[in-house]
Amino acid sequence: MKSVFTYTNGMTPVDTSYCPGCTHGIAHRLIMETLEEMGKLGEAIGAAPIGCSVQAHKFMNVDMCESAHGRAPAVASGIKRVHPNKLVFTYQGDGDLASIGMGEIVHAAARGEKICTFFINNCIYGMTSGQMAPTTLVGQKTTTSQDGRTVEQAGMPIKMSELIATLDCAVYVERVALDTPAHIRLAKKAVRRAFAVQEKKLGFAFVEMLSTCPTNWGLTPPDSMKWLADKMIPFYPLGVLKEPEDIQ
Ligand SMILES: Cc1ncc(C[n+]2csc(CCOP(=O)(O)OP(=O)(O)O)c2C)c(N)n1
Ligand code: SF4
Repeated sequence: MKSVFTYTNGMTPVDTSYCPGCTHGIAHRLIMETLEEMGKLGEAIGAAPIGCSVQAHKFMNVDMCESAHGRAPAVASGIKRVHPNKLVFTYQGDGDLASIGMGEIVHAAARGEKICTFFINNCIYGMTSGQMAPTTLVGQKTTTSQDGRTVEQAGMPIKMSELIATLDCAVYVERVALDTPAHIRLAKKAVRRAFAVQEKKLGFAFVEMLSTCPTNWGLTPPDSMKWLADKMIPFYPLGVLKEPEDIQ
């Protein structure tokens, strides 16, 4: 019989800890499938974050190191410098990367560390029950902005891909979304390109994935996908911001 679905060897066969409709699982699978297709599962080392994906090391069937909140880029930098031939990546939420970890990610990108960062932007702090993140949209209700984020009180959301793209040694920057099959296919191509940049030792690679948090957005899984498309994508436009000629 022809099998129509198989688990990637890159994912361990354990139950997920993510909520129904959360796209962390899709992001995990895209990264692991890509590494498997590249034949690099045994050559990859990930730096996991603090946040709902704190247990990424339980699901991703590669060597992984837990990091303190926001510090995955520093951990990954050290690992890559000791193991220059391994494929090293960080996996970070928007609270982890754009709030407490802002300094770490900016300096890792500025140094041109030969690592890949997968940035899971769901516009909210998921694990800690839905506080406002630096990426929370104007008007978005969170537990710390119960009438909706205002510019007067919190300023504008930070567009991390645009910020990272200003740094010369960040050579590949792309924003993708995990809401539709078509977008998910594009997201996988972005993961592949990010690892290609690292294999060619071209510099720092950054892939932002627009992601859902149905639980803290207070929406059903299908409505979350729609909210991502209707609210997030207009503010965080998809596409390549920067790409070296070698991998086009
Ligand atoms: C030093 C430190 N400060 C604060 C926290 C509390 N904390 C845990 S996860 C988190 C935010 C996670 O949000 P995000 O990175 O967006 O990931 P998500 O849970 O949405 O996937 C915070 C503030 C912590 N664990 N450590
Ligand atoms: S709280 Fe949000 S980010 Fe965390 S697992 Fe649930 S849906 Fe995903």
